[in-house]
Amino acid sequence: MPQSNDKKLIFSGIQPTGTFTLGNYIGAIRNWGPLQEDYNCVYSIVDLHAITVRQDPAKLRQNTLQAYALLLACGIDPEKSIAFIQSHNVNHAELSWVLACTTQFGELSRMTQFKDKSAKHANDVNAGLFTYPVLMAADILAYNADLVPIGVDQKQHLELARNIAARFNQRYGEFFTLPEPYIPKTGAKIMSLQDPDKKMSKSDDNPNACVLILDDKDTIIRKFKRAVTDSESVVCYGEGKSGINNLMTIYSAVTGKSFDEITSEFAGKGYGDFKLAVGEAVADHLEPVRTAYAKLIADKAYLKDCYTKGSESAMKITRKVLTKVYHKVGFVDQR
Ligand code: ATP
Ligand code: LTN
Repeated sequence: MPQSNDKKLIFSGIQPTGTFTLGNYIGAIRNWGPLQEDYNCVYSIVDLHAITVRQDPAKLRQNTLQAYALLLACGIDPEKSIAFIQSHNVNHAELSWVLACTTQFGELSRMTQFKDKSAKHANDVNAGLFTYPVLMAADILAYNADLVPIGVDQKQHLELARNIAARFNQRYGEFFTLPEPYIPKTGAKIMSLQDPDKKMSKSDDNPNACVLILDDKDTIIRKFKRAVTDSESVVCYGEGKSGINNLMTIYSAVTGKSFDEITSEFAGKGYGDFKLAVGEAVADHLEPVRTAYAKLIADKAYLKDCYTKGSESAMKITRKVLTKVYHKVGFVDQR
């Protein structure tokens, strides 16, 4: 995985909390592959983040391997980028501790994801869920990343990472790069098919709410047929039509058509025709990912080789950063 020095660095992560959804794909992962040409990219399956909500250990292990294979199936090339499993690089957790000591209780309390997840998991509001954004800041700052491709829901966490970096720099002298978010213009927030005012999420309990990128064609079409829309029948983008707006966004993201082109294409047709077309377009678009995944998941030895090399490369970068950070905060140098 050659990483040249004159390119900017990109870092992003995704949790192994289940099969990736169409939201993860459109809002995040499908944008990661093309970036490999112009940037040094580091991509991680963030298993440390995943345990902030209760996970079954066997299932987590399986989901992590699946997520890693999916990452490669979505076009991340381990020869071009560093692709690794977060817990394999201890430096993330180490840096997270130092950064936690410059992060304020008040700023973590304002994080909307913490509020949402602590309401959803009211019987396990653990300290990890609260300090989750500090670990995310450590993921990014450990590489001094310039750019972070994310969906819109992670913008607040990225702003916090910038504040943490700025505060560290102020206290200990200029060191961390302030990372910029990289948010796609279309599809940065794909909504649930069953409740289009809510984000599509891997951990939704309703299986019809999200399309998984490994769903087969029939399942994808069935889920779109059942998608909640409104009582009108004209396919056009507008206020109070969050279901149709969401389907138009998805259709636009997978076909490259503009909203005006979509409206003309379905003029005089009903929602039924439109839903079927969206389902077919999405299934066809995802077909190559499913095929690549089937091949990759069958070759555990190859995956292991890739993630082992990935974490070795990742650690080389972060060890240097961490050594400087430890020195800056006043720890005695080890050698
Ligand atoms: P969970 O349900 O376990 O919280 P999630 O589906 O929200 O997971 P993450 O692993 O937290 O997914 O997110 C990975 C990336 O996908 C992030 O960059 C996030 O912003 C993006 N993303 C997640 N959901 C969507 C969505 N519905 N639309 C667009 N982007 C999304
Ligand atoms: N918090 C993110 C996942 C994540 C991430 C990161 C994204 C963890 N570390 C670093 C970008 C950069 C999420 O829940 N989607």
